[in-house]
Amino acid sequence: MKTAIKILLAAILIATTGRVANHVEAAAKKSTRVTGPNGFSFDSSSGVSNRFITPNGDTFNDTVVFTFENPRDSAVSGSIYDLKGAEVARLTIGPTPPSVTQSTLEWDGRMGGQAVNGGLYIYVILSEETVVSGTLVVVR
Ligand SMILES: [Ca+2]
Repeated sequence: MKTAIKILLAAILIATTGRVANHVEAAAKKSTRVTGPNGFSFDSSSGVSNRFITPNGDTFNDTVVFTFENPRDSAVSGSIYDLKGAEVARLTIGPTPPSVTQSTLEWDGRMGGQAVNGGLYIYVILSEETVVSGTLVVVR
């Protein structure tokens, strides 16, 4: 699975380099739902609370919350990567979701307690054999 993630990250990097703004805008508008055999289902448009994160503690967009369908309460995990492919943070359990069939994961725009540098980051969320990913922008 680690190799698969590296290949995925490389593909995302190639796809985003040089046209970051266009990619982020397109990703925000495009509704793409991925559903796994265990019922895990994530929409990369509506499932992301905000694509721009401003981790300055003013309560506005300080975190990003990923909301997905998880009817069997399967194990779901996720990480944030920088553009060099280095893991920046693990996603943590997010706030209580709107529905009991849903789960959430969250990132506070920080690495080891410190707000990360501004720029483009990649999230990867896994549930069993299903992998979803996309981009986020940290603004400081
Ligand atoms: Ca903020």
